[in-house]
Amino acid sequence: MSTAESFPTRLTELEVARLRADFPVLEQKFHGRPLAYLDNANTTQKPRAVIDAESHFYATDYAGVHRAVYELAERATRAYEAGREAMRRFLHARDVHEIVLLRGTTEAINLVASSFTRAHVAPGDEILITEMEHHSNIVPWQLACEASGARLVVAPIDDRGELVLDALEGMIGPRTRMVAVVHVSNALGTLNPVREIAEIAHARGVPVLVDGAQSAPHMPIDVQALGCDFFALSGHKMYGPSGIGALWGRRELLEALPPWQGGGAMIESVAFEKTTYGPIPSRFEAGTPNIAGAVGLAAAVEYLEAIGLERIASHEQQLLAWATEAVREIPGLTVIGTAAEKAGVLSFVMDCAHPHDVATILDREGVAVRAGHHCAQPVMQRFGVPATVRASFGLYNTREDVDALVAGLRTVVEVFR
Ligand code: 7TS
Repeated sequence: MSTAESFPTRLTELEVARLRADFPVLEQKFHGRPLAYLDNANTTQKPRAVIDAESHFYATDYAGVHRAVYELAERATRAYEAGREAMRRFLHARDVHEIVLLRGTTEAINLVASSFTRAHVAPGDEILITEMEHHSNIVPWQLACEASGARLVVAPIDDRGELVLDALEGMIGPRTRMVAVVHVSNALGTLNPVREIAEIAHARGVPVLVDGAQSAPHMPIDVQALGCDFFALSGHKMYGPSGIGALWGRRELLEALPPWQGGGAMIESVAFEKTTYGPIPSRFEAGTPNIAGAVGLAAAVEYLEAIGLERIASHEQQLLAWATEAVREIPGLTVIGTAAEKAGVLSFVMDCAHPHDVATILDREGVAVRAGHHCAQPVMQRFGVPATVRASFGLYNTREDVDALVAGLRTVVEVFR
């Protein structure tokens, strides 16, 4: 059993109780019980700071951005650009121009897959991904391969859900044009050694894209220290609004990418004979963006920074350790994903019941978890299961939430015995 000493920087119970009060949704009861919200890998709940920032922005500062000279529009533009700057700070990027504001991780990966492939990938080239990717780091590359004649190569994972690094290294060849890898697996919780992967790939001159959807909300991220070339994330998984996220890309690489969507705001000049494109990042932000979303995203970043990502990580490690230990007592329960380095995701199956039935019973006990393939069907195939139940932790989760989960699982065993 883990002790508090193992997690020296973690949040105290009192601090978590105070943080919980920031989240209005947690005041509700479901089926007569307090909500144990354990679906944070899907999306996170919103603190009042984020809700208020958006609504205040709409009430006082809202206008179109980048297009007008009147004061209100200038204010709106400043607020939108402050969202970009907050993202730069959050990711420890060098240059704010390296931050493209987009809908989220999916859109960020699609941008790179589409644009990078058009510019740099030829028939017979290869894109290397891993067996533990979310569909959003598989399908965009499949589409890109179809369009370019390239081949998708997949690095294997072992029975614990860890990437087989030697195999990945062996798969990087002279035709490899990109290594695209998830930082933390949403289905297994595995934390991948991204820095090592970047070193291996760079030694062969291959750039690395990191899907940071599940890492950014749960640990400090420094893209320069990670050494990757692209990093994608979603605001809604880090206590920010839905419909906003970011792509960070190394300046030289972003500058070498052609536009991927055409429209207003991404051009320098337009004529029927020839159109020229704007500089980064606006080149990749065609159309009216999610202006209020960027404002809410900045508020989420400030909220997380005030708590400290290291302390959040430590708190969630403690929750994971408690839960992992406690479910060992549940008969017929198998954890899927037992990597040595994990973030706060506990995926499992039970002998007695289908994952959907488990989740339905847990719901009646006020415990919200996700059951399904988690948009990672190849992971399910790898482990020979159709689906898993997944509990995933966030900063507001408590020992009581873990206890509610475990009590609910005991009910499942009784019901299906
Ligand atoms: N990559 C990973 C690793 C993810 O977990 C997700 C979403 C995405 C990409 C896509 O993010 P989006 O914000 O663009 O949709 N994962 C999940 C999940 O685990 N349950 O619901 C969504």
